[in-house]
This record gives sequence, structure tokens and C-alpha cells, in this order.
Amino acid sequence: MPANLTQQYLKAEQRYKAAGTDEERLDALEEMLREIPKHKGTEHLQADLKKRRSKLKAAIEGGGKKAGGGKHVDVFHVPKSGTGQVALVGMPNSGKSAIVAAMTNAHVHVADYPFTTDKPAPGMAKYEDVQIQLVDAPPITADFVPPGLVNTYRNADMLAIVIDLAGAVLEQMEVCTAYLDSHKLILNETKTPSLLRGTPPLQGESCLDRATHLGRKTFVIATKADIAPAGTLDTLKELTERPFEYIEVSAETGAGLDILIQRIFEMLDVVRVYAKKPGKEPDMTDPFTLKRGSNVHDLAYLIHRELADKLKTAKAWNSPNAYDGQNVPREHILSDKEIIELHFG
Ligand SMILES: Nc1nc2c(ncn2[C@@H]2O[C@H](COP(=O)(O)OP(=O)(O)OP(=O)(O)O)[C@@H](O)[C@H]2O)c(=O)[nH]1
Ligand SMILES: [Mg+2]
Repeated sequence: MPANLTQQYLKAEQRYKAAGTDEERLDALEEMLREIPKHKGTEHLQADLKKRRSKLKAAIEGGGKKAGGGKHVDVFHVPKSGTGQVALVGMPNSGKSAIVAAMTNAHVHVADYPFTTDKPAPGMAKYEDVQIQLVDAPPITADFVPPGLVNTYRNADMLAIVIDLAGAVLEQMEVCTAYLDSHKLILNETKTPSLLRGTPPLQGESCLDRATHLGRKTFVIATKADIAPAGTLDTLKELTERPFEYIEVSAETGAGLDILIQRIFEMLDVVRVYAKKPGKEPDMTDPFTLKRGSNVHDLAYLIHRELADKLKTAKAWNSPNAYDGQNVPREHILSDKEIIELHFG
């Protein structure tokens, strides 16, 4: 009997698969159990979900009581959430936490003394109908960087160097790029522009490519524009050889923050796709996001791994390459804001 799983269920399942912690997994499982259609065809699946739920609850409670010696928690590992993860890099007092505080709901500490932040902290920033994760981080200096911090940056999709325009801009740029270079963290754009996200390799993109290119797309947030001496950013650009993109903001006044989040979304290079069930209206509030260049089959795989190969046909709306309601093949490349109806055999 077909399970007829709802889109809410499939989204919760997607969340379950992407979860980085047991708590996130449990939350997603609870939603899957709420959303699963209750009939004979899903009995096995319901039983399996309940079994997984009990195991997770036991693991979480066990961890809380520190039974079995307690498990090690890596504070520098920030589980990914949302459309993409951008981690901030900068010297003490440069204004990293103020940016995260201004753009997200995270409770980060902003203060006028250095070394305020001692571990990475994520927050979610809204861009139109997607959420992008920004990660505040402890500062780096020429003499000291917390050893675990490199893992935070390796895990991120993109890196943002935060430069305080009212401070010693060249020194900040030098310290940040030297640190990132020492760990090969800055992506060489001319070589591998597509290796940014944790999605399966594209055709022609080998696992070896992924292993040897640890770099992340890196840009600069030039902050404290409200108190910067005139011409500072131009001087910084002139004296920095690398072709970074610079986005000028003030966390204090909010100037430039709307452009910042828009550019982050564009640089993440993803498309939003709204899934539609035959005969139903599409859910236009909560898109799936896929790396640009993904096709209909990739979407089917993202929505339901087991069903992807049973994909029979698909119809597209709002596509620049098809008329509304046109049948499209599984190789059809998805565009931003496209609506797709999947038919499984
Ligand atoms: N005028 C102005 N002040 C800012 C701006 N952004 C941050 N500040 C101030 O700069 C100081 C440092 O800001 P934080 O956001 O705590 O800096 P940080 O980079 O997180 O510092 P660490 O945690 O030590 O690495 C605070 O006093 C902020 O109020 C800005 O855009 N304009
Ligand atoms: Mg801070």
C-alpha cells in the first residue's frame, strides 16, 4: 500500500537527516510522527519511528546524566542549519558579534572590550523565504587562535572576514588572511567555484577534488562604517591584492545589512524550489534549496532518497525554460523560484 507521505512529513524527514545533534533529531522525529498519515500502509514506518524516538530519548537522557562517563561535546563544531552557513573571521573587537546580533535572533554578547566571545555561536538570518546561518566566532590575533576554531571554518559553506573600518584595517586583513591561508581555507575561485556545499558531487566532480580543495568562498564585511574615517575602505581595497568582494555595513545603524544578506544568498549559489502535489496548490512558504545546477532528479533525491529512482515524470511552473505546467525530464535544470510537481511510478 502506498504511504502517501505529506510534504510536511517529508520536510521533517529532511530536517531529521540534516540534524547535527540528538536533540534536533528528536524534534524532527516528533514532527514526523505527528505528520505521518495514520493508516495500514504506514504501520511499519510508524513503529520504526517510535523505536528510533525511544532510542534517541534514552541517548539524550543518558547524556544529561553523564552516564557512561558523559560524551565529549566539541564546542567548535556548529551543526549546519538552513540554506547555508557563513562563519565570521576577525580580530578582537572588530564587530563580529554586533553583526550577528543585528541580523539574527541569537543572544550573542557585544562589548567594548576584546575577547568577549569565547566560542562559536550560530544565529539564523532571514532572507525573503529562507534562513541563512551566521556563525559568530572568538577573535583571532597574530599570536593566538583557539586551536579548535579551524574546524568551525572548515565546516562552514562560506567565510566572512570582518574588518573594523575604524581600526587598523591593513593589520586586520593581514592577520585574517595569513591565518586562513595557513589552513588553506580561502577558495581559489578560478579552480573550484562549485565545491561549496555539502551536497553530493556533481557530474565530473570527483571525491578527490573535494578532499584536496578545502577552501571556502571568502568575502569581506567592512563594518563600523558609521564611524570610519572617509576613504578607509578604498585604501584597504587598493592595498589588498586579492579580489575579495567587500560589503560595507554598520551594525550600529543597520546600514548595508540588507545588501549583505542579499549578497550572501547570491554567493551561496542556491536555487529555491517549491514542491507541488498533483491537483494541489504548491507550498510557497518553505522552499527546498539546492545547489545551482541541480536537476529534477536531485530534487526528488532530496525529498525522498528511496523514491528518487522511481520518479516517472515532473511538471514545472515559473521556469524560464518551460511553459507553465510543461512536462520536464529528470535532467531539467532547476531555476530559482521554480515550482515542481513530481510524479512517482
Ligand atoms: N559605531 C559602531 N560600533 C560598533 C559597530 N559594531 C560593533 N561596534 C562596537 O564595537 C565593539 C565590539 O563589538 P563586538 O561585536 O563585541 O566585537 P567582536 O568582534 O565580537 O569582539 P570579540 O568578541 O572580542 O572578538 C562594541 O563596543 C560594539 O558596540 C558598528 O557598526 N558601529
Ligand atoms: Mg564577539
